[in-house]
Amino acid sequence: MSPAPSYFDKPTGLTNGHSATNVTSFKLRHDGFGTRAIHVGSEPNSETGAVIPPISLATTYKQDGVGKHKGFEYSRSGNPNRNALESTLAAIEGGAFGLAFASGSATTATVITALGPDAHILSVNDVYGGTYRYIKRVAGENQGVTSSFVNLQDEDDAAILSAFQPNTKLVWIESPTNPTLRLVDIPRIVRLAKSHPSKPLVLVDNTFLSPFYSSPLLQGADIVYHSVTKYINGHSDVVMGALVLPARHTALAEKLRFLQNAIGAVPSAYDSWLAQRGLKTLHLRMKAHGTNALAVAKALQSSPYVEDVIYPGLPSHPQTALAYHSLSPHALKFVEQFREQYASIDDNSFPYSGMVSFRIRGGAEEADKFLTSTRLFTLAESLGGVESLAEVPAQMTHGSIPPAERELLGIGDNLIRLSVGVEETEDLVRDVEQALEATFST
Ligand code: P1T
Repeated sequence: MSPAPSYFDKPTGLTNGHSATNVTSFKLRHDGFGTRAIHVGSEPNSETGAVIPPISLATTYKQDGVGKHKGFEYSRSGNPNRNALESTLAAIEGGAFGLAFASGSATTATVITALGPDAHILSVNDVYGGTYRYIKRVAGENQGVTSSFVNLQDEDDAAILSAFQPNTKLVWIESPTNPTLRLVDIPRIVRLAKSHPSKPLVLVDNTFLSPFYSSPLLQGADIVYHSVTKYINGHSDVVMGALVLPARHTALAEKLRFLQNAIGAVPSAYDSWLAQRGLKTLHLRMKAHGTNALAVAKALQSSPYVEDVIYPGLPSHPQTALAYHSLSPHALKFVEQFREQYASIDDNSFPYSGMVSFRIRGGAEEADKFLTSTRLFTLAESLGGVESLAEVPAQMTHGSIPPAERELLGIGDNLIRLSVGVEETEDLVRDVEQALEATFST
């Protein structure tokens, strides 16, 4: 399997029925994040000049002789729109191979299937509820997979190493974690994994930060995972997942490509086209998500009705230094410009994606009142769209985690998770403030 055209590798061949002229693509290797997001995989059509890729709905492709085709045989194994999206994803994550799947969860299933039977997975303990459910209830009950859920933020090296087993094949990191926004020091976990004889792969679920704020491959990860449903697509109208791997993992990428086709949990051409359109504005949206989330987090912090605000860009977050030092090069540039522009504030806060969690004073009743009092934040699961959403993880996205474990993780009934959208900053701040007032007015 040859790498997809990427930021680091000179592209070859056709990516989506559009000619990937080497001259244009070669220049792209030196271009910034937003330029790659817009141009890689979206080269003007060589036949018609169309600047936007056509949607290729065909399920099958004419062969000029048996086995003689133009790179496409059957749409489950390869489709021009999916291929184009995969090359864009590889380009913006700084990887060589991109693979798209029908959902984040289908991506989880495929990557865990690739481990084979009787593997052990070491996962961060505060992980998306659906990932926990898949590892325990699907892989555990049907594939003989065993698992350990470990506090990868606070445990010392010896404690983490003692959780590795001879058959540990995968370390699953989510950073920041969903929904308590704890950070994992990725290079540290990579170092520990590499030092263990089982040499497990390190996968980072980069959904919450998106390729804009974090580049886990640059930090040594083997696989980057995304629920594309969230920030990458960005418009709450596509369910999709993806993996990106670096050039050193050709054999693994081939195996995953085989499973992608054999299992068949692939995204449609239309969804691939939509996601590619969405990610052309990823850099613009992520800057706005971060700016708005910081403003909302500060407003919550100054409210008497709020017990605790969790946002890694706030100096009060215990891992704010790690957040800052692990920013991708392109995010660091943005954050530095942001801080220069707002130098008068000078409180060491900075935008760090769009997710904010907070504990409202009281319990389930107050949380419910708040969530039904907002005007712009919609009470709904999911995140990462342009519109602001709010939810109670204990009863919604993390309901599949046993109550005792939720308690240990700090996912109580008064924990509210906000996905801060890209509406006008002051409208969102006003909405949160008025909803808090409404919750506590008698
Ligand atoms: O929903 P799906 O595309 O299958 O992605 C699963 C997934 C994986 N990883 C993380 C960090 C996630 O947040 C999700 C999905 N999460 C939600 C639906 C949610 O509201 O948290």
